[in-house]
Amino acid sequence: MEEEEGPEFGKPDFVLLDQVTMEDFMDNLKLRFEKGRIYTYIGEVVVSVNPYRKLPLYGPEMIAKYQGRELYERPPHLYAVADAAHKAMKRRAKDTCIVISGESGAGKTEASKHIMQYIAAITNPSQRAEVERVKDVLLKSTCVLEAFGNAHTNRNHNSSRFGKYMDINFDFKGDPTGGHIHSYLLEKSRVLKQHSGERNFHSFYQVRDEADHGAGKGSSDSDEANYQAVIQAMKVIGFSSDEMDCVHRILAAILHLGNIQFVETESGLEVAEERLVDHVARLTATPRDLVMRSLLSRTVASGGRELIEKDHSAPEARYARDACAKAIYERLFGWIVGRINEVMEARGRDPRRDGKDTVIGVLDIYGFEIFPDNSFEQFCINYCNEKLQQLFIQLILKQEQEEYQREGITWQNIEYFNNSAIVELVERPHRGVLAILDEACASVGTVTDRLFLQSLDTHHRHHPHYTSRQLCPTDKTMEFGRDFRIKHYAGDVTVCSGTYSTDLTLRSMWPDGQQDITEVTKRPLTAGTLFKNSMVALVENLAAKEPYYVRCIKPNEEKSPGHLDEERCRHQVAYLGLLENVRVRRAGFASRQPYPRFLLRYKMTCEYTWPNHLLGSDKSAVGALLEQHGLKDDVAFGHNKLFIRSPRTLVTLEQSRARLIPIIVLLLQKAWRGTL
Ligand code: AOV
Ligand code: MG
Repeated sequence: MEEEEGPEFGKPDFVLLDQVTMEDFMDNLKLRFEKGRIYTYIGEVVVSVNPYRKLPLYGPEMIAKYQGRELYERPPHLYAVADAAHKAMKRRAKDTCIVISGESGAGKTEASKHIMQYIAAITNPSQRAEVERVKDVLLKSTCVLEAFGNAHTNRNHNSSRFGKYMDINFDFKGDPTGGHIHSYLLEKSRVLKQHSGERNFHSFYQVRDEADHGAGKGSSDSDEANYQAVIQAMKVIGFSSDEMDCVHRILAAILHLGNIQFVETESGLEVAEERLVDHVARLTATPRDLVMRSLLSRTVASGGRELIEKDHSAPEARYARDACAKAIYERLFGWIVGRINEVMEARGRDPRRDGKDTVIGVLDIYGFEIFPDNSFEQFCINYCNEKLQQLFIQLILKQEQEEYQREGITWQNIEYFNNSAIVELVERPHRGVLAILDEACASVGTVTDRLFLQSLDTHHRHHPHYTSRQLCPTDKTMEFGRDFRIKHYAGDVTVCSGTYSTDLTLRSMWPDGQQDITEVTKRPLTAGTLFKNSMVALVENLAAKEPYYVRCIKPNEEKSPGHLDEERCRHQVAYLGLLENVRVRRAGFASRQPYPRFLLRYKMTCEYTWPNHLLGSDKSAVGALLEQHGLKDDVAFGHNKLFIRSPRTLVTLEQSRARLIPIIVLLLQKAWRGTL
């Protein structure tokens, strides 16, 4: 490690702690944090603590320090992990992914941006125009998606209200040639209502301020500056001015739509201020009549194939209005993501690789969150975090130990908290919360929240991670017949089922897409099931790649710079399973490689193995090589793979290889010229 990482900064890797206790872990975390060292490793996992202040850790000079270096050569940094993922992809043509997790406000989105900036900075040295274009779009897309998908919440002033997984495609040179963004369940209810102290999506304030600005009212808010940045970014991506104009009209239409009120008169239901309907009709280029009709009535299938128009009651009309506003915003967001994807679609793939590029995936989702009242959306967000925690457990704690056993390495098992019971509670077929919700959706109108809750109570009465007021009558923090509570790995969350029924009604009133009558009468997939399916697919996708992890910690609730609330941090260290991570890592091995692959890379460093060995098996050849380097004590020999305990060993081998390469190249050149 460089002098930049002296002992006064604590241990750069938690694996180096004298003892693995919570106290030791916290002491090290705190010491480093106080010295501005917000990143610390656990092996290849980066633990990051949000500093809530600008630190001189980023930018071109820093990037240059990390480029092409091995993970342990420099102080821990996101750049090092981004470089490792890029190297793995380039050297071994492995698809990799960087999974960033942590609760709301812990610094995931900021981390993902630093990673993207690093990747953009180190690629395309020859400045190929097409690659430059792709990089521009990759970087600018973040700004646009944040404007439309982020909002000020009580936990984070720039909170992601959608999940984002971005694939970056690379050609054989390791340069980005395209990308694809998957977005997950936008928290669209925010369009209509926000908790006190929270705001709508940034985009709404940006157009409003722009309108004020145009009207000479002058707006001083930072939204104004951001608005200019968003417009600029949209231009770079390739949105036409017509398209941008349309986006702004839609935003304005949603604002007007949200203001429409209904009055019941003798002749039926009417809109209070017809002027607002005019605005909506004009802004969305829809006939006024049609807007009016869709606000006041709905089309239903009656009996066979006949369609009839049925008038709304006032509450139904309000639901319909809200559903419409939310649906339009969701479609708008989806369309923006789709447009960015079109522009980033990998072009000019390398034919030598059968059109198959290598990929680095970057996952930045909405973090675990608890609000005073939690709706269906919080339920989904927290389930998503639960799935990712499960993946972490699978890949880092479980598979690791299983592999040692499989390879016949002596191993003392390490206990960890397995959250699969919670995941099961949510997603299990037939009796999981989502399945029961599906049932309730299928019989909308007859099943009330109370019945939905009763069904949950019946199925999960004894589940250690489930409770409700009915099951725990003394707990006044829940309401009878309305709330249930899930004990998540990161904390208890009380979910208000009242928010579900709204969604059920909405769904039945506004079936998705261009459905014809037969499709209307069939059951549409519920939002919950769609989300579950997308999570299962996401986890499968990540599990198929070589994963790198960034585990973000939120130091305090007040967003205050430099302050570390020990209690809050201890809680996060515990639920993220970081101590177990250190234990597995410490008892285990930093790296493992099949014998043939190891030899292929390092055989030149040993006289017994270069150019070919005569030692019977690859395993014994690897033994001879390590013996010669004096590194044998640091490894264990599995049945098929070599296990290397400390990363130093790999660094030593890499250095020795790097020293030899120029000599070998020279010898080969001489041989070729016949001068040898
Ligand atoms: P999140 O993505 O984890 O929350 P963010 O990445 O948005 O959290 O971080 C929240 C805020 O913390 C940022 O807006 C910055 O002000 C500050 N911050 C985070 N990381 C850094 C850093 N490395 N240096 C300086 N300031 C930082 V959520 O999206 O809510 O789950 O859904
Ligand atoms: Mg975020």
